[in-house]
Amino acid sequence: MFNLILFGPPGSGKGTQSQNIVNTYKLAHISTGDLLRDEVSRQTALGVEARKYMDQGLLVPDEVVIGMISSKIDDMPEARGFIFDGFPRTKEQAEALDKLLEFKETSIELVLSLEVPEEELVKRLLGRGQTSGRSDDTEEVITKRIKEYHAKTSVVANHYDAFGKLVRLKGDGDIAATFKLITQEIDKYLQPA
Ligand code: B4P
Repeated sequence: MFNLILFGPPGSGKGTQSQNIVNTYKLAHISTGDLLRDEVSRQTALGVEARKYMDQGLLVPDEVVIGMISSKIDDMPEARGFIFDGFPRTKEQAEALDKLLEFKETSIELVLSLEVPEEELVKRLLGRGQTSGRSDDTEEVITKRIKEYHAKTSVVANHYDAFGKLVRLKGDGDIAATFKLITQEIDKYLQPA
């Protein structure tokens, strides 16, 4: 089993590149952003709670997100491996994921960090906001999301760097150029399916 984390700030291309990775390597995709937006649109109790945080550009509490991930992994016992997109976003989430995977006798193999300058992140997210209808793609909320990333999420890179699992990639090229850099790293572990 090959498990990968796609890491980076809001708008760095995690969701975009996850789709390319899924198509090429047939890994099971777990995006906490997509899972949370699905709960919000179905107006579940979890979704109503999560929305309060997402609309303000804040991270949803760890216990909510960790519970969601655990049941999602259990739903896909036959997976060739997982790509975690937008998770973990705090040190506590990283430690919980390590434990969950250890329990399943597997682990994270590789963490790819997409490095993109802040002005490019804002430009991309504002661009998406014009068509996405996402309440968190406004200028004010984007600024808060980036601040939240620096305050709580960027430390997750150090957690995996300490185990020699982190690879930083230039993420400000176009989608195809970035995907090429990604495949060069994944190919060291796994061939396209
Ligand atoms: P997410 O849904 O995870 O995603 P994201 O931060 O918006 O960005 P992503 O990096 O996936 O960008 P994308 O590819 O779409 O998070 C949303 C919210 O959910 C968070 O703020 C938080 O509240 C909550 N949440 C999620 N996970 C959580 C967790 N684990 N714990 C707590 N809370 C959590 O790209 C953005 C745009 O750029 C797109 O329009 C795309 O087309 C464009 N783009 C991508 N790559 C490009 C490239 N190379 N060149 C030009 N444009 C590009």
